[in-house]
Amino acid sequence: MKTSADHIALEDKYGAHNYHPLPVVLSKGEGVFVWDVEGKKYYDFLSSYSAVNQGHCHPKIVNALKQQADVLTLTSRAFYNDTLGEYEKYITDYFGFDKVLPMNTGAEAVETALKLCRKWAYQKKGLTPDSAKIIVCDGNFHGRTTTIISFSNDPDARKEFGPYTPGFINIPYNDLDALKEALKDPNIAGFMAEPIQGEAGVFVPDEGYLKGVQSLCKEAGVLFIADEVQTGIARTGQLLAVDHEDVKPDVLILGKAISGGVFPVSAVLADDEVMMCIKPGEHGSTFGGNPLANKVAIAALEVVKEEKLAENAERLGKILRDELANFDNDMITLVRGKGLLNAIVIKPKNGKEAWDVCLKLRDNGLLAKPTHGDIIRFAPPLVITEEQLMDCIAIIKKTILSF
Ligand code: IF1
Repeated sequence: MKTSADHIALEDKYGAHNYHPLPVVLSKGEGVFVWDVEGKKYYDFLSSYSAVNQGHCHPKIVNALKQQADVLTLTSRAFYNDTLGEYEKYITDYFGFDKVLPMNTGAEAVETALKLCRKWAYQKKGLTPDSAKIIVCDGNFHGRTTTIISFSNDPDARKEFGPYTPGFINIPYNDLDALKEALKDPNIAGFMAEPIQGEAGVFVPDEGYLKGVQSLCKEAGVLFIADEVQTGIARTGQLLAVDHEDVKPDVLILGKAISGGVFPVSAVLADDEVMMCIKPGEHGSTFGGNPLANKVAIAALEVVKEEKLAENAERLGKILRDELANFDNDMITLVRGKGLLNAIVIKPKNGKEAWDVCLKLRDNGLLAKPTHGDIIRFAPPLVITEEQLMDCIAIIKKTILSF
């Protein structure tokens, strides 16, 4: 049997080196737990970047995949299939929009939203060809395509990948004055933002920011595009992060947990006024709206409601932040987040940094990943129980105190 070291060596030799994973090789998952190839059990505190909100290998979702896999997997959109309409009705009812456009990955859904916004601007606002601009925020993360990295400020994500797609304006996040100023440009078609910035280190904007964004966009006659790929599907303690402020974006982008991490499924939702701007042949994807994805997504979204995952995230998130905020130590300098999307900021001690903390957490049975050198994301599957969470908090405290 191959050891962890063998698997790591294989990836190292044959895979592109576009990642720097924590050294742990996983071979099994169930609920909040994952196991490595040596059989050691861990709490998963990353949840595949919030894709497995429903827990690993949720039986209902896996069963939906298995059932459909025996019957029909892919038809392409050249023909109708008997699962797509059912899914489209289900998801539009679920989130309260007229229409959905199904894609596969988060980045594809973001691209779809950007194209849709531009189409809408030319058709409904009458902008002159190729003049549309979309406002985005500093510190954003929306995916890895050439267009999306064109408006990233992360040098690793963008350098030497130019030339870049024009038509984007960056403003500071959580700054309504900056948005108001940028919206004075008559060629603005829309504003796209994450309701909580994920890659930036779980940066939660001030209360009232999203409400302000909504009204400024409405006033200026531009679309507010919410990227809820990471914050959506109950992660932050509401079904959507915009729900905390009772805001309805004009365009909603979803991915990750829409399938419970079982299959790549993403979606763009909008009302007819916007979505009907795209006509046959103007956008699509071979796999978007495939029968496996449709069945899996319905099951995954049902689980969110049936198991009250938003409520659980809201309640347990508070406990997690309270416990860590009241924990007397000199390494955790900040705890922030909403629901079960949280991060701590680590002050290095004796030369030991966030990476070393994550290695020690791993040894103590909890998996988390550092970002930007000093931030550790704490985002367990939303099916975690209070008892399990308290166990995790004990592991975190014990680990920090060991430095
Ligand atoms: C990687 C971060 C998380 C996203 C938002 C779109 C996408 C993502 C708000 C694109 C993807 C990922 C991808 C993952 C790391 C990651 C991430 F650290 F970069 F910020 F989740 F926290 N919009 N987020 O967060 O979705 O095309 O990947 O399906 O390894 O790049 P995708």
